[in-house]
Amino acid sequence: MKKYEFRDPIFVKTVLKSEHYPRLFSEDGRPMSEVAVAGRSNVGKSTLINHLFRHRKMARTSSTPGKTQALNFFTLDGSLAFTDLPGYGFAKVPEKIRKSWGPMIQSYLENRDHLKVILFLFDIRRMPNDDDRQLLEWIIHNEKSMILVLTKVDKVSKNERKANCQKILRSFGADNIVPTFYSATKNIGRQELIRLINEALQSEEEE
Ligand SMILES: Nc1nc2c(ncn2[C@@H]2O[C@H](COP(=O)(O)OP(=O)(O)OP(=O)(O)O)[C@@H](O)[C@H]2O)c(=O)[nH]1
Ligand SMILES: [Mg+2]
Repeated sequence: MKKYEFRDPIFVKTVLKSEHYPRLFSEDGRPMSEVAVAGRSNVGKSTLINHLFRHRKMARTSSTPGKTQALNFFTLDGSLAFTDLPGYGFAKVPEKIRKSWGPMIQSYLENRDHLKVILFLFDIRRMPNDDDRQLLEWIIHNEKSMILVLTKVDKVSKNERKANCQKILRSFGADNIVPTFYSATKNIGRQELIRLINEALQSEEEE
């Protein structure tokens, strides 16, 4: 079974509409499996992509929420596709863009055939809200495999980490969730996340 090494990141394109999604094939001519990174605005999606790819400026990040307002496609190892999704729930994003978030994500989750795994990023200091539950519902409805990544764990103590994790999982009320901790700032969780992604892809690709 193929193991993805997370090397040679390449930016493919920025897309607003489903008809512009790239069709990505690996060298052996097979459609690339795809991993998407989703979650609330400012949770650290683009930062995690850069950290995971060991590349400073692959995905654009910002301390102002609402930086990523379209879908950004990347590839790794010439054989795995990666998508940075726009974040939701930021009030200062213009109304028109805020309204387009739902349909944009929903249509991506429904129509992207080779989307295998979703990294659902969630700030370890927060509790789930209606938007987070909506996203989880769509992921479950579309039968995608999901990894819950609790981000910014450098902001809490080890004890808080564990306690917050339990509270978040209980609040989501889904028992099939696989959680993992991440901090791009303190370099925590990269190897473990790569292992979990490979594991999830393997079981998806065997089907
Ligand atoms: N302390 C800490 N800060 C982080 C971490 N990851 C990201 N940040 C900060 O969080 C802010 C938002 O990061 P982004 O990666 O742009 O967040 P995003 O989820 O892509 O946001 P949108 O594009 O608006 O959806 C930036 O100021 C980052 O420096 C982390 O692991 N620890
Ligand atoms: Mg972003």
